[in-house]
Amino acid sequence: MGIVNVTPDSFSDGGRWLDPGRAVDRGLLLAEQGADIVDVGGESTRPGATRVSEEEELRRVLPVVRSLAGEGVLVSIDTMRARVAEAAVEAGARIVNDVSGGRADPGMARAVARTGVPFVVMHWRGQSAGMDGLADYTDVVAEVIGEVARQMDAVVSAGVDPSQVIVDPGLGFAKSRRDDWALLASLDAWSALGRPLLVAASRKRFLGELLADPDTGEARPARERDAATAAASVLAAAQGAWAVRVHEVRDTADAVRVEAALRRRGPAAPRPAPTAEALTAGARA
Ligand code: PMM
Repeated sequence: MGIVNVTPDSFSDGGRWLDPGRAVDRGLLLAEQGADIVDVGGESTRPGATRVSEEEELRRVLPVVRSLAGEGVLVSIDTMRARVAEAAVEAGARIVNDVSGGRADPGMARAVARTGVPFVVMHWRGQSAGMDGLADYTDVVAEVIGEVARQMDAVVSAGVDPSQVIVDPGLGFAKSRRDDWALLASLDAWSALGRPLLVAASRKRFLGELLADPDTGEARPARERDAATAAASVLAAAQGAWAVRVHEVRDTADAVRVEAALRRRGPAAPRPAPTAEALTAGARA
């Protein structure tokens, strides 16, 4: 899954793809480089971020979703708002990726149920502005999986079919660096939920701090974390992740192909362009 943030303020690529034409070109490039899915978002969720209005979010994402879907790209819409999710699906999006897992907008689960498209339910404890204060766990792996199971129950009660759900540990969201490492080390435990697992380590703070300058202690800048991202993505794939969400696709796509070839003891046959339904039908991409 390649990322197109149509935002001025995302933590690692803020402002680069705010212009709709550039965002579409970026999405097409990511698809060409091996992304099966292009995730389009119009609201930054970096720690401390404040929210944009619904109108602004719609204005940013809809033309990009429409153009990419029109070019045959499988688009997911990264939004916490039901109205944005519905409008994006109408414009051609085939997956709804909600970092709040249905918790930020009480209408989201019903909206996704109406559309029938796959739904990413990410672990979430609160809005970005205050989430760093919510990273309080005694057993982070068990608690995060348990909370996602409850989020799943809530969206299923609102009408989402369990087969629509994709789960995500939400690395960096109400998590300390230690929590992120503990989660990345224990992804195989997520098979207990019986749903495809999406993992988004790309350029996140725990990688920046790992790669900090030894003299100054300053975290490695976000755009210089892509090799670490590819490594984290391979480790996620090796533990059964269904998809990994990244800013730079080519190197990670190559790296996860190596992991898949190792698992199969050889390269896989070339496969046709995937559909959202086919992608979520199996546990692995
Ligand atoms: N992280 C970000 C945004 N969207 N979606 C999912 N499913 N999982 C994530 O961890 C996630 C996400 C953080 O911002 P970015 O777009 O700059 O990576």
